[in-house]
Amino acid sequence: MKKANTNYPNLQDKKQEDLQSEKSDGTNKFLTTNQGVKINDDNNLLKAGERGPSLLEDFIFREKMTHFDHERIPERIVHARGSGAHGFFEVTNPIPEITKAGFLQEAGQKTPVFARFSTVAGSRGSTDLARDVRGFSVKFYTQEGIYDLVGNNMPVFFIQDANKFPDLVHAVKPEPHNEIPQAASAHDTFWDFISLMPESAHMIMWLMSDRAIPRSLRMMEGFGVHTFRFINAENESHFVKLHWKPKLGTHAVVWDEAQKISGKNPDFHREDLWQAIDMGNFPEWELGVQIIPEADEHKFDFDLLDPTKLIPEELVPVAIIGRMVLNRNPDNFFAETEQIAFHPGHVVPGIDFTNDPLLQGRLFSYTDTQLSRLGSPNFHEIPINRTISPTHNNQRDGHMRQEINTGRVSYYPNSLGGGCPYQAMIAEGGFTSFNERIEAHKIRERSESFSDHFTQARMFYLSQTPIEQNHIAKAFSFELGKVETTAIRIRMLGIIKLIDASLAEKVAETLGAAVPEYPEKPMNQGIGADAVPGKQEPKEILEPVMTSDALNMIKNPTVTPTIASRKVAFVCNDGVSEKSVMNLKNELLKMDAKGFIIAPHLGFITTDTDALIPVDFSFLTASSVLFDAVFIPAGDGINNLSENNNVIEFLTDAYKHCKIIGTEGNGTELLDVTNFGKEGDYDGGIIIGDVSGDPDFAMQFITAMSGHRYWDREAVLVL
Ligand code: HDE
Repeated sequence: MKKANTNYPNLQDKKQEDLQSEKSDGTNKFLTTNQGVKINDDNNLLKAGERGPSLLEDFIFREKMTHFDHERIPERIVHARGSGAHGFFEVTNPIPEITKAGFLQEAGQKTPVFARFSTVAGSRGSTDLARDVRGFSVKFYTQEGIYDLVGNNMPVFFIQDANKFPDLVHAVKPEPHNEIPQAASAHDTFWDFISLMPESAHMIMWLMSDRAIPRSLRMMEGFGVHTFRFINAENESHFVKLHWKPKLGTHAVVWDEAQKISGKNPDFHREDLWQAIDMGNFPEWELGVQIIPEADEHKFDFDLLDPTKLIPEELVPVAIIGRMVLNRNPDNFFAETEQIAFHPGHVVPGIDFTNDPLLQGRLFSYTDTQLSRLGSPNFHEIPINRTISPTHNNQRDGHMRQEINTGRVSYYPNSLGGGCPYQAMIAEGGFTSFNERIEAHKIRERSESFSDHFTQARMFYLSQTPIEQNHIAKAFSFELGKVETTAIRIRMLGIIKLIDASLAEKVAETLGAAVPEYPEKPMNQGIGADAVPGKQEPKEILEPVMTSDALNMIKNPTVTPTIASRKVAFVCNDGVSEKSVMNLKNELLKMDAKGFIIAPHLGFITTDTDALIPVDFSFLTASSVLFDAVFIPAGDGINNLSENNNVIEFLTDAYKHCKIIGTEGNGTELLDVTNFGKEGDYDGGIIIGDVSGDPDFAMQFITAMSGHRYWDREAVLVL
């Protein structure tokens, strides 16, 4: 197979160089108006006399206030709350035989990127920890133009057809009469809609799972969701599903913790991303592809065009082709994270669409929404959206046009401009759409091949460990428990029953309701590929996958366990053992994790050796939900903490959220007050060391932490 004919410049710094010319810094500069006039007094209006009325001619005030009055733009209609960062994408295993995309041709090639992560339902100022899907958008500034991979942290979607999207969003957003609740799906209109849309069954299982409450934006997978096409230099097409796999593994918090974090620090994810990059712990993901030859299109027991289905990795493995590293925080949130405009229709030669009816609708929506959000068809000129490849065309004018197009020609074809700018042939990098043959009737109908809504919903549920299944049951119980209309709850129980009867029973019990008898048989048609009209006869249909470990967060640690960038709370008081604190702190640092001193007061604590250790947070300003693990050092003052209710709550939450708790020496006395073990019989998530220098303690603590949580504890917790 021929290699695509491109050259591969090193683009890694190209976008930063491009942005540099737009940056402005007032250090050591005069204050000026927007017209460049130096300002002499920025504190007072221009008035007729010291106590007199203000004067209309005060252009300095008028300019300042007018700009302020207009400094908000509409927030995104969905995905309003987001956080972003700059970085690069590096090819590790090129696939030129599958795609001719210039930025994917050679190992080591680097392309600048900007990634934005978001929640979906909440407003711009809402909590990071809502139970919600997370957006996972990446803008690649390639040499052939912008490529946007606008994905989510879940591989499937609620609906199959774009026409239902406004309904879905209206249902999940705060209810229109009273704008309640904010950033939450636990309300009547959402579940009303879902209970009437069985195609959402699979996505609902993901939304009720721990995937919807990530520990960190750095610890989520990303998915392109739709099946796309990769096109090679010979114009051959392969279907492709895109996956981002986080280097740190995929981890979640628990729901009780998520709700508490929302109160203690609603910017938890945003801050975590910012701090990690600031401290040099650059988040990293591998980009993987599932490649399906055209000939295999109908080999599956579902339709590749149906966005409520995933391709189990057992059927088509994920091949890693590159990695993304985020290594630079934005300079200005509004200019970069807020003004960035993604669009699944921003593709480059070598990448193309399929007929997925959800994707097709998205191709219309994203430009359209930018017109009202960013206010002009010139939004591509905003620095963060600007391509690093040259642009020349005959589009002109419009609000806020930046480019100064010279010459008299703004049409094509032309002779006055020498026929320029001219069209590119395919060999010159001109984009052509894949020449898919289509022979069809115009029809407004759902394909039969989209009608199995339950097989994969059940596969997802059966792929979870009992702990995760229990979390799903509890999430349903919480969400439906907040629904006020009984008929909606019952209708949902009917849907859950079609996924798994025992799950429906569990949820029904907490709702004090009975699982309805109807519908009598699952709506699962188990359709084969022969339901697809006009397709070729398949040779075989691959055996459906019943369970898939790749769908499971606990059982499927695809990465080497690590505690890099994790935070440990040191529960301290004056009189604490310096040795106990410093030993573990130093060992954590070696593993790129960090210990934080929490004490009854800010300032410094005095250790048993009269050393002063700076306090990071007091028990008033910190809470264990903001940390990954807790350590209680030995020392005199520790026992006094047993009378501090904030300390007891701190430890109780850590225990309840299955966090690793370590202690040394007399620290166990504090544990006993909190009643975590009967007569010292602690569970495996409580690590006890000996302050006199037990060499294994730190390693035991670190190893336990690298498992994220001690989930077995949940079996004994009555919640
Ligand atoms: Fe979006 N979506 N979406 N979406 N979407 C938007 O575009 C839309 C869908 C996704 O960080 C909007 O600029 C329709 C699937 C992300 O700026 C809007 C349909 C997936 C983001 C829009 C979908 C996504 C958006 C709102 C169904 C995962 C945030 C603001 C036909 C594959 C991008 C904006 C960012 C944003 C429309 C479904 C992901 C209104 C019509 C499926 C990550 O254009």
